[in-house]
Amino acid sequence: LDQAPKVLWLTGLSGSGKSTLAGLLEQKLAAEGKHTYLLDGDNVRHGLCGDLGFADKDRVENIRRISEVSKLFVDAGLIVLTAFISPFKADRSYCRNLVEQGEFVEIFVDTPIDICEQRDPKGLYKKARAGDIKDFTGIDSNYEAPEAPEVHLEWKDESAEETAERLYALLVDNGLL
Ligand code: GGZ
Repeated sequence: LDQAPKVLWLTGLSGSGKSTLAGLLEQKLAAEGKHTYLLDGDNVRHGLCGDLGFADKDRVENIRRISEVSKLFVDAGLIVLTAFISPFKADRSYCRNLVEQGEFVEIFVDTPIDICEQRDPKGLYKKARAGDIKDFTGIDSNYEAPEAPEVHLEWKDESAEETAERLYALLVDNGLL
């Protein structure tokens, strides 16, 4: 199999578009014959992490488990894409330090919170503002933005497809794939 195993770690706010971008990126990689696996809330928070909520300690444990699974998949030779808020620097570093140097690619999906809040696909910001959900990232739970991510992807007006193209080009041009 002619591919370098990696963890492409997307981090950003709820509604920033991490899962959408990761899905589009995965399609591009698959089209090149690369073997990938996408971890996101849909396949992790119901099963492996079904016992966890959104208190800080639960998020720490969520990211620890995802990091360990990512490492196993990297050992199996896959390109792993992860799409979790992963709000804390220390937890992202935990995964970075689990895998070999160069295998962890941190991608900061930097969509301003007002745009995330306008998108609000699941109505969660609305509920958080109303106080019906507590510990919501960006409202009453902290997001520690990456200081030196491999990729800092600012996203405002472009479509998801355009942004995924831009991300793919940044990865290729910077030798990150
Ligand atoms: C943040 C929450 C919360 C709270 C439910 N805070 O936009 P979504 O719906 O699809 O993505 C969010 C997802 C966040 O789960 P993660 O596993 O990525 O979080 S972390 O990395 O911090 O462990 C959101 C939904 O779950 N959600 N309640 N209070 N997001």
